[in-house]
Amino acid sequence: MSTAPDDTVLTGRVVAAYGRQVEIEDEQQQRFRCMMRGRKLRPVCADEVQWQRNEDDGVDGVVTRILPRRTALERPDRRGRVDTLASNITQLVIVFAPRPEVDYGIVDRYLVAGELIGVAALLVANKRDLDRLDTKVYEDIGYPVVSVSAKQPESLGPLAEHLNGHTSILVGQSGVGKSSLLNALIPGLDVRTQTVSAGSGEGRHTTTASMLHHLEQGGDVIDSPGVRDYAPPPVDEAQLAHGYREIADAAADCRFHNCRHLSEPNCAVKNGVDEGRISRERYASYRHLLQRMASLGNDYS
Ligand SMILES: Nc1nc2c(ncn2[C@@H]2O[C@H](COP(=O)(O)OP(=O)(O)OP(=O)(O)O)[C@@H](O)[C@H]2O)c(=O)[nH]1
Ligand SMILES: [Mg+2]
Ligand SMILES: [Zn+2]
Repeated sequence: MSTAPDDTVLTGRVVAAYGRQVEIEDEQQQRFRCMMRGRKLRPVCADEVQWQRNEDDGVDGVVTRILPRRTALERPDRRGRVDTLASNITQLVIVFAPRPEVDYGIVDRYLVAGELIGVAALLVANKRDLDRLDTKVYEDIGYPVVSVSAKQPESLGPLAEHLNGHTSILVGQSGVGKSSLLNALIPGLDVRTQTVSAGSGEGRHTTTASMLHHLEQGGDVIDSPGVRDYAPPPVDEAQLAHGYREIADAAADCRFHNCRHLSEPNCAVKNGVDEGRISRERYASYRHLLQRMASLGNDYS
């Protein structure tokens, strides 16, 4: 048996990120706890990294470099800088449920993020054992929607199929059941879920760090901490319209190529809303986000 010298450059993939430490996994699915070399290095879940063995500080090694990210899910932090939540994802899985009450603004803003990053989006209406949510607006514009219950394993087939082969991240409000869905999907997994009933109030945040899990049938899923709010980093007006696919489609017929779809004459988007082809709620959500991005102050997030 040969031992690698200390400075051998190894590669791995981040499967959990906790503040200043990460758990990484090699190709054989062996896991190692690592610190970071330098304060600027902030690896996130699914990052591919280079690392070296270094057992000095009670860990297995030190991460020296993050390899280029193919995709990144981001949000602005409180100071207006960009925070990366996860990288190298191929699918954004937006989970919502009848309880806690759905904030469709959050759902829309995740969809915007997905469109702007260029990854697939899947909508998951969970807790169907409690109530069925109306998801027609999203189906009409072509997003896949699955209606499931973490408490009804037989309802999970279509979700499992959509996850197959992807690197997905489960996102959404706290308490919608992201961790419960993973526990139901992955035999033997037992991640912590909210134990006390959320009642009518907002769920407390049970998951505190993003963690990547492997699916038996192939593919990986990242469980992420729930949010109170979400918005993607600000983009200019022209780009923002691309976050709303039905608005982007209609915009081709606006009189002005730089139409913002607010009060311009001969606006195909506004006409589409008036004539019922574009959902009023989605249009309101677009205007709201346009305004939110325009008034970008220090407290943007
Ligand atoms: N009735 C019902 N309850 C569910 C379902 N899925 C999850 N729950 C419950 O909802 C609560 C929240 O579930 P979690 O899985 O912890 O939610 P989460 O989205 O991971 O929450 P955070 O980690 O805080 O973001 C728990 O009490 C679950 O038992 C479901 O399909 N039906
Ligand atoms: Mg959770
Ligand atoms: Zn227009």
